[in-house]
Amino acid sequence: MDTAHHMLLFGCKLPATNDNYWACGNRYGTCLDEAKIMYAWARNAPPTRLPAGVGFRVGGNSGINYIVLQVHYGDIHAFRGKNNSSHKYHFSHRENPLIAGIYLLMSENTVIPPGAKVVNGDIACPYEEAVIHPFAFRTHTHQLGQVVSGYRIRDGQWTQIGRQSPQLPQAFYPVEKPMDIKYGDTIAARCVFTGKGRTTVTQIGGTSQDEMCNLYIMYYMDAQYAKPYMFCTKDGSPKLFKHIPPEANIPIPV
Ligand code: IYT
Ligand code: CU
Ligand code: CU
Repeated sequence: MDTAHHMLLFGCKLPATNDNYWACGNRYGTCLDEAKIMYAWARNAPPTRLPAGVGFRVGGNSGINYIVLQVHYGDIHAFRGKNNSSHKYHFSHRENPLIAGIYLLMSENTVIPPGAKVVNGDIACPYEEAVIHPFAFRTHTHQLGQVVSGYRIRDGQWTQIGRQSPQLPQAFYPVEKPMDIKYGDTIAARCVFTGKGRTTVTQIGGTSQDEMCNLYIMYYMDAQYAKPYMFCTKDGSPKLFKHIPPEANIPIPV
């Protein structure tokens, strides 16, 4: 962790360049097409293991023909020409009975006024696909995020998928109780921000002075109904979020 601060793994149809490695951020992006996140590691976080029989679908007509590893270095002193930041992959030619996927909830409109004590970024979507089994989750905000929580809403009941401080290492953490999400449920997430210490308004954007509100849910599902990437960017209604469990606004000590 003294060298690599965090690593993100993406799947692409085509990478941003044909070079073996390149600097991310300025000139090139990650993929020529849409980058699909597959994994994240951060600062000494324990690894996420795919449950038995679960695999990400790659190659063939999966839409993922390249995998790109993005390493964000904290301090490059240690490697002096030798760089061991890496991941190991296990490839199989046999089709797994279960495929892994990522459901990404993200807010596009959260605005944090300067000095605001508490600002919630709420996102929710009806779930209208085949049943998924969440087993890991990752939260992502920049500096102003206090806590991010995700829920399944079924028959008015809110069940926690995951809750974490985005100020802790932004890795995938295990979903504590086994659960499923099925057609007719709603998936919801809240990011809690503070505008304290800011003298100007903060909006969603790419720089570290901007903010993001993301919850990534890693799931497995029957390969037969494979839907490996899903998104939700809809603002949650105040009427729905009136019923969010109070824990969603309790900060997590870091
Ligand atoms: C505006 C925003 O929230 N961007 C996030 C989520 C995001 C990820 C991917 C948006 C799109 C994507 O294709 I993959 I469009 C974001 O950029 N998050 C960063 C990484 O780029 C993954 C993060 O660390 O979660
Ligand atoms: Cu980068
Ligand atoms: Cu971000």
